[in-house]
Parts: sequence; C-alpha cells; structure tokens
Amino acid sequence: MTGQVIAAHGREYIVKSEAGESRLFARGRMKGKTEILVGDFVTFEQDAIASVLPRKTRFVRPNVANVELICAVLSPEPKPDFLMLDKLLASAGREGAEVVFAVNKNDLGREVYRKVCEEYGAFYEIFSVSAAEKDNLAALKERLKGRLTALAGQSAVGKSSLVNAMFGASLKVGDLSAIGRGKHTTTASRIYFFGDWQIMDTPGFAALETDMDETELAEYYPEFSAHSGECRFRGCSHTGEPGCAVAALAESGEIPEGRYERYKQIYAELKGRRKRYE
Ligand SMILES: Nc1nc2c(ncn2[C@@H]2O[C@H](COP(=O)(O)OP(=O)(O)OP(=O)(O)O)[C@@H](O)[C@H]2O)c(=O)[nH]1
Ligand SMILES: [Mg+2]
Ligand SMILES: [Zn+2]
Repeated sequence: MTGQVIAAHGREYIVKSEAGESRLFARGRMKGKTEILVGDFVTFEQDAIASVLPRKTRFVRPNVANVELICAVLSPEPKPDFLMLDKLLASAGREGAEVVFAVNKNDLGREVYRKVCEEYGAFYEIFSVSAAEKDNLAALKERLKGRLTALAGQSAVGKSSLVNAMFGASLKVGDLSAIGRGKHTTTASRIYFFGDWQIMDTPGFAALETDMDETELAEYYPEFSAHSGECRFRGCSHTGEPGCAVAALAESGEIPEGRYERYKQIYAELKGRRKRYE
C-alpha cells in the first residue's frame, strides 16, 4: 500500500491512504536509513513503513517533504524577520517550490504590507489579509488550491489562525502573551485536507537551515539573475568584485538595497558554514 505521512510523533507516523488514516511505525531495517518526513509518500505493510518514495521537494525548516507551494506568512506584530524570509525564499527557489506572501493582521495596520510590496512585489504575489477580521481570505484561499501548501513563518504571525479562518478548522492558536517570548503554539507540522486543499500547518521557526552552497545562492534571487551576465567577471559572487552589475543596481535602488545587503550576509553565512565542515 502507498500513502502520505500527514503527521509524525516520535517513531509513530500517521499515514493517509485509501484505507483511511493509519498509525504506522518505521521498520527497524528500512532500506537506506532514510528519514521519514511529514509530506512523504511511503509504502507500508501492516503497521510498518517499508520505504520512502522519491521526493519532489525537501525543506529543512520546516523539516518537510513534497511541499509545492509555500505561503510565507508575515505580520506587523511580531515584526518580520527579513533575513529569515530571504533564506526561506532561497530554499524555495532551490527546491523549485512556488511562494506567495500573506501579510496577516492588516487590522493592525498596513505599513508592513507596503514595505513588503516595495521589496518583493516585482517577483512575488502578495496578499494583505486578516485572519481576525476574515479580510481578503477568499482570494488567498483560491491561490492555495490544488497542491500541497505549507504555511511558513515566524511564531505568532497567525499561520494556524489563517487555517482556522479560511477553512473553519479549530487548530490551537496562541494567546497574545506568547508573542515575543519565543513560545511556539504549533509544535509539529501536520497536513490537513479540506476538499481541494492540502494545507500544512508548521511551527514557527527561529533559524533556517539549508545545505546550500553559497555559490548557488544568487540563482535564487529573481531580481539578480536577469543581470548576472552583466558583471565584469564570470562567476561574480556579487559580494564586492569590481564591475559588479548587481551591486551597481543595488546602489541605484533598482534592486532593493535590503535584499542585496541580506544577500551578502546569507552568502557569508553559507560560506562560513561550509568552511567549518570541510
Ligand atoms: N490582530 C490580529 N491578531 C491575529 C490575527 N491572526 C492571528 N492573530 C493573533 O496572533 C496570535 C498568534 O496566532 P497563531 O495562529 O497561534 O500563530 P502561529 O503563526 O500559528 O504561531 P506558531 O504556531 O507558534 O508558529 C494569536 O493571539 C492570534 O489571535 C489577525 O488577523 N489580527
Ligand atoms: Mg501555529
Ligand atoms: Zn556581480
């Protein structure tokens, strides 16, 4: 039998298949020691998972498989962490997953939405929504239809609240006192099925890991890739070489300066990490 892992609790997995939902265990000697992730398609016999089928995509934070669309959720409170967001976008680019933005809590103001539109609007679709006031949710919901979609973003931006408001679900939502204390309300990723929708609610994350090589990073910046042939040196890393077209466009404001500054920061982080492990 084949099914999809919709939740994991330690060594126990909930797998959805034609037979409904089953509680399964990882077989002691599963071939190739593959980790089993939420989103994985697996084969199973009786109560044991026998193998993990090849993945379309794989993310490290959230640690999930086969997500095709990421809905990056942001809010005015807690304030966006753009460095984390850019890492998420780079990971999505690398995995070939699509991204849309949901700037939630627009009942608290729209400055964040405006800033996000300025920096990301040229390449990403951005929805201004409110889970609390059910504002603009129909448009967002329509966009998420038909493929495995993960809501991702910092803790307390309202990921679970959005699932509840869009689908009439009753996932656990944090109280306001949790904001800023680093408390996670959702503690594990899980897939929910609502008719044509497959929605994965994920815990907020505090850091983003990726095994990306720094030399790939620029490929996942749509605003850079059109210009990378214009740099003086082939294989320009866009981190300070003379005659760098990307740096010049950041200087003139054609490429958002924040995006460029964070690019250099992420580049340095990836490079430092690789050096340490070599
Ligand atoms: N004002 C306002 N508050 C909201 C809105 N959506 C969610 N909240 C509040 O934000 C807080 C966090 O909401 P959650 O849905 O638990 O956030 P989360 O992103 O799922 O958080 P984690 O599960 O910890 O990752 C709760 O107090 C919600 O009531 C909104 O549209 N407007
Ligand atoms: Mg949550
Ligand atoms: Zn360059």
